[in-house]
Amino acid sequence: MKFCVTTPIYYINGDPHIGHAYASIAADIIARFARLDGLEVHFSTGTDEHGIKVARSAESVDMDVHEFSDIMSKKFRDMSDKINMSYDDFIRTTEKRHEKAAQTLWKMIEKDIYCDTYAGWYSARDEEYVTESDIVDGKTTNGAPVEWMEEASYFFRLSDYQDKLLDWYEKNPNFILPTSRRNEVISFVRSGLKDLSISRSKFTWGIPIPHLDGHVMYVWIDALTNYITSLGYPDPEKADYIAEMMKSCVHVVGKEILRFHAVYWPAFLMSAGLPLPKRVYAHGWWTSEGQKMSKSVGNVVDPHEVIGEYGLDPVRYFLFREIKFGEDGDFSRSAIEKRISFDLANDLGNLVQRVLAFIQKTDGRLVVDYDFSADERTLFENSRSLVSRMRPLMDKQDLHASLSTVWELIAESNKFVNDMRPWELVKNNPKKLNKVITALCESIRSIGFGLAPFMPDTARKIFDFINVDGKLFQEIQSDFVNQNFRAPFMLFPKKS
Ligand code: ME8
Repeated sequence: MKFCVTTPIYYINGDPHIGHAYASIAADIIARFARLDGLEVHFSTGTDEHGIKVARSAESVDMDVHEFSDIMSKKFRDMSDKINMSYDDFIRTTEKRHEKAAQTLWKMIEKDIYCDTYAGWYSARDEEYVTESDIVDGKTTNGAPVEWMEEASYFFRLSDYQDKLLDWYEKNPNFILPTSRRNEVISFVRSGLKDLSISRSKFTWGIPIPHLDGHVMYVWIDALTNYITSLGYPDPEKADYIAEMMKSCVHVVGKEILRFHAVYWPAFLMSAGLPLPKRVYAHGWWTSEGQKMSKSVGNVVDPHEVIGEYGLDPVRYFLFREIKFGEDGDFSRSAIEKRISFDLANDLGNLVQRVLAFIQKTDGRLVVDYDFSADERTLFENSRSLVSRMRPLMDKQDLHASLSTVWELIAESNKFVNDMRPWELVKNNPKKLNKVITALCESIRSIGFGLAPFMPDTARKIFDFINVDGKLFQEIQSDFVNQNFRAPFMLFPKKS
């Protein structure tokens, strides 16, 4: 079965920060879970390089825009690698393959395009047309400055798609998640859709429009097309693959760009006769130490810096444990430090350490005994069923609840150790000890798998301790055999 997941492609006007890393890690968790479940995954990310905003940023540092784009796009690729993203494709909108895809899509929707003049307000920061009613004190509701724009432009008949979109949302109730966001989109569409200006004529940093000299594409139609460029559009030989991937595709986006993905993008796809994605998931925004991240406040969280300080997996863990996926959160040092010492070092680290170090004390050998009594059976069954409890949550991208399910098994396993007191069993009931340790190895293996999408390096360490391959969830269903284990090391050493 095929599965596709995407991140937004990021504007390259500034350096990547923790908000970009967050969206990318979210999509990575979703991609990794699907791969462990045996699906054929296409996971794409990349950079959105055209538009006024990027052109002006290059200008402000006196650089050629191509050269500027190469340098800035590389910073996003470096961030992607730094956060251990398992992407299959890093797409840049300045690539030839993308120009071809965007121009082909334009041709496919040409029947819905007409020429007129755009006269109205525009926010370069959000690369967005703004209506008069959304402007307060010369700024958009997002606080972005606006400028007056008047130019010849091609328009897409978005107004023709109002009913079709409403019908789609009704027939596909999980197309937009979380549900609260879905309701916002539906009321926006119900309130009436205006035709959308999709070309620029007073400006050149964009994809040229075939046969329409002097016009480049509006940066959003260009950017949204990246999702199908990455799948191989418009190669006719890839048509079936693209269709199948699109139907299973989850677009992870920030809440501020939901409208582009849940209204404009499906309308373009409908017009082009292409399949719509399965879902658009809108996540929330991070502030830093209680304030909006901004260069002038000096509180922008640099992923390289926090990963250097706390380690990658603790940062990945924190971002998805601290807040519900979909809601806003605050990145603070005290909060991440608390999570590291309680959840990671105490709960997870101690469990793995105390069980595996104990096995070392008893010859380093696991002697399996699956002839469980009720005590061990409960832990065993809860371990084997962990992934099937996570799966329905992951199907709705409820990353937070899914991760909490892993922590419930960690808590249950720690309680099991305390109740069973293996250090006493070693002296007075070795038969029972083997059952207790077998059940605990089962739980540690399942915990490793539950963690693997979220904290891949930590999961790998756990798998190596207990000789587990760790490539597919399926492995959880096999019995352990008698074997020697290597001595474990601390997963989350306390900082001195
Ligand atoms: O909008 N908290 O690019 P962009 C959480 N190029 N997430 C954040 C965040 C924060 N403080 N700041 C940014 C664009 N993000 C377009 C997208 S897609 C076809 C084109 C994340 O560089 C969030 O996912 O402004 C947001 O949607 C994305 O970065 C936008 O990045």
